[in-house]
Amino acid sequence: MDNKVVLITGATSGIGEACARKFAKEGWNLILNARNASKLEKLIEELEMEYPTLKICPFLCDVRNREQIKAALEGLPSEWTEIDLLINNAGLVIGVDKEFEGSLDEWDIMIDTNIKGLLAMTRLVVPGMIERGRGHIVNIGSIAGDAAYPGGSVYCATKAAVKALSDGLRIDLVDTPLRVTNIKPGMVETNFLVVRYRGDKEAADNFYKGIRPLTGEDVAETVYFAA
Ligand code: NDP
Ligand code: 8X3
Repeated sequence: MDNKVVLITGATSGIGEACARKFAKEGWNLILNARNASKLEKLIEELEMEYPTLKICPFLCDVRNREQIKAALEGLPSEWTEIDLLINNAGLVIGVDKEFEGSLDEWDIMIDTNIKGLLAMTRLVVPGMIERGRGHIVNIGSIAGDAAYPGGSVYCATKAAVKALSDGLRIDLVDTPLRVTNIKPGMVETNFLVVRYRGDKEAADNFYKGIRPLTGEDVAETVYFAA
């Protein structure tokens, strides 16, 4: 394949979608992950209309399901297997509950997605990069990984884990040409808060009152700069 290949997890919303649009604009070929097939088809159709020469490959799976990830990777057509850039973006927060009051099931979802999903993607994609002697892993962390805040302890812990996993991977790859970057945005206006407030759009909008949050595009610019 002539152009570079980026695999983006959680590509149908917010930061992931903005990264898909930015890398498409810059002429990269895209492997786009989502767990919702119809949302992904819609995005791919739109990008193909806008960039007719662009090559895009769907990567349908839930990043919490390592068998699905493995099958999706094994199912990639041969021209798509040489991934240059992995953007581990899929992630979420649910609730603003105190650590002694929240739902263990919701915490499982956050931990399984933000930590174990990222780790599974890394474990399965990086060996190919090492073999090819090139590659870059960009993890979408957060300032929440540096400082905990009220009602955020489990989410913050997952992003602290993303920092440790990024630092550890960078050390483990020190004798290779591969690169590892942890991008740590502050508040970004996406669907993130709607998910946090369990679908309450008004609560999400109110949160941003009087503040000018970052946009998904701002973060995508930063990811592209790093790449
Ligand atoms: P969005 O809710 O807009 O997007 C999250 C994306 O992740 C969606 O496409 C969602 O898919 C996908 N996703 C969630 N769970 C899974 C899963 N199990 N498997 C595959 N895809 C999944 O939020 P953001 O764009 O804001 O969030 C992206 C990343 O940025 C997250 O890691 C978040 O922690 C991080 N971040 C966000 C900040 C913010 O203020 N918004 C600030 C700092 C970091 P679906 O539509 O199917 O749910
Ligand atoms: C998201 C940023 O500050 O809302 O990671 O937790 S914050």
